[in-house]
Amino acid sequence: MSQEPDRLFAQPLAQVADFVFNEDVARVFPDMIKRSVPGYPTIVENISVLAARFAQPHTTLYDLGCSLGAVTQALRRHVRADGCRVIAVDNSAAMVERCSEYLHSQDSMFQELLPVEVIEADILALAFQPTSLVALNFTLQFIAIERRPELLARIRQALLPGGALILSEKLRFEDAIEDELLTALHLDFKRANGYSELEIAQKRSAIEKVMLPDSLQTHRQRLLDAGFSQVLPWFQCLNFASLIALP
Ligand code: GEK
Repeated sequence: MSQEPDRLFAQPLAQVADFVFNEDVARVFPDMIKRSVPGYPTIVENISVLAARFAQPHTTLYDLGCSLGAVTQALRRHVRADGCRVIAVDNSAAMVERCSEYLHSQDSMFQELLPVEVIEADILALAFQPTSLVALNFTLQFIAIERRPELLARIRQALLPGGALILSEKLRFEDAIEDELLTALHLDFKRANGYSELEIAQKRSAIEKVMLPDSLQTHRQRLLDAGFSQVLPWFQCLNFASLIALP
């Protein structure tokens, strides 16, 4: 996996274009997400622990918006149920190319790993197989708000009894003081990780129309409306959280 540092927004840009998951982003992605998302390594590592409880033998597990496959790798390390396979999906060609390369090089080294299929596709157009575990790890926030309910409803329909959806997202807060403080603390987190004021400002302007966070209340209600019976937050670090939604 690439160790290249994220310097994508380090130089002043004449015009900051909307953020896209292209080859430049794919190349620096592990560094970018670790330095930008508080709690990301803990979430990924623990998804595998959670998944081991929900994954059922001979079912499909989904990593939706897989980027370079961090969640898929975590699932492969910990899920022991017989006959499971992982389908990892992303609509960025650059991500899918690197992700497949990396996961398939693991296949040749470790034969006991769960089989993985990496697919380049829009998750909104996916026909879901019956599944015991779906991970949307920081992906829903990039889906158009009006398409989120239908996606969650289709995931809910595909989920087997005893399975789970794990949904991680950046949050906004309905209380203005809470929102302001946690946003400020997130910027402090980025500064502490070596991002300059220019990098922070340019990245923010690139991403603000592309990534649209919701509040915890909105997520909860939307998941219940989609037919989930329980929504359980299991992790929060500043304005980033992860939820377990049960069918
Ligand atoms: C991780 N889960 O490392 N269909 C498929 N993929 C999509 C779509 C779509 N409609 N929209 C966005 N993506 C990963 C991190 S990153 C989060 C996920 C972030 C993909 C997009 O191409 C990108 O790879 C991913 O969702 C979001 O645990 O960068 O903050």
